[in-house]
Amino acid sequence: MNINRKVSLIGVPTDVGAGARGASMGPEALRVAGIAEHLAKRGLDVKDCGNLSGPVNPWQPPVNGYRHLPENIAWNQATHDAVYQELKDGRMPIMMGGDHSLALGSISAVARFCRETGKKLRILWLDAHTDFNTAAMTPSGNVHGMPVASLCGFGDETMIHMSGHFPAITPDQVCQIGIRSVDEEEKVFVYEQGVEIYDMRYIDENGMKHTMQKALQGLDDDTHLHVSFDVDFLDPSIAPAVGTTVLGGPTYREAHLCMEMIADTCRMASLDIVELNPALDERNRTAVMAVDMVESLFGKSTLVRS
Ligand code: 6HN
Ligand code: MN
Ligand code: MN
Ligand code: MN
Repeated sequence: MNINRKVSLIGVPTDVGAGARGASMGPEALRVAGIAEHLAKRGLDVKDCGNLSGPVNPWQPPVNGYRHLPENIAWNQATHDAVYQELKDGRMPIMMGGDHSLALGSISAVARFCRETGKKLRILWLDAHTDFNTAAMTPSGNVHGMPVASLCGFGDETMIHMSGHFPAITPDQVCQIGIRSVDEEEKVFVYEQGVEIYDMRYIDENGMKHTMQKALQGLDDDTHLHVSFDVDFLDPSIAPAVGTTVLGGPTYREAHLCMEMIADTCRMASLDIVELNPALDERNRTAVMAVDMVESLFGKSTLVRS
């Protein structure tokens, strides 16, 4: 089995779900870092769909536990429609955020497509955070802290029904890696829901190789693997330009090994790259680092390996 060599870049330039401004510039920073050229060099047929459009960031405080809910719904619906269209066209969508709230739009489209095509969906969530808050428990009101809970059916009515099926996914379809910052109530809730989580302590104690073997176990020919790559997954020493840095993330080599082992499965069929914030960067280095990681996700490795 091989991955789909036809990939579609979809820019979603918004930060309405975040607590810091600037992730809206993420898509262009990834382009400037040469994402399309690097993927084309790997033999992929790359189509850049350009950027989606949506409401500006009104930069208002939260209302009923959500900051910018109508704006988040609009951007997520646009993301859902664009990701679904590329899947229908037989291409692999690469959603370039934008903040991580957009994973609701992206993954709800993937879930819709998998139901229609009879594929089993598995989601690898690479992040410092579990993003499993609800409006009732969020300390910030920022919707980028909520997409996994929404996908599992806990959230705003419009958001939780976006895939056309309720809930879009179940917690056992999600596997999270690199986790090291979870809010107090969120910690209890994500545990109760039974999400498979490999936090940094697990990776420290067992190593990235063993962690990824566990995380990737059980994938088969019928599995659609979605990778949701929050750039704050990486240690801030190598990826400082994110709004919510957390110390103690995977090193350069640990992160590459994670990506390389995902590539080895040949099951990745959709991807999000989110939370890159060029306003916090220096000479676009974090975008360059993200593209470097994405090359490994698409099978770049030092040697020919059989
Ligand atoms: N992200 N748990 C925090 C919150 O505000 O809910 C941080 C969320 C970060 C979300 O990085 O995608
Ligand atoms: Mn996230
Ligand atoms: Mn995060
Ligand atoms: Mn390069």
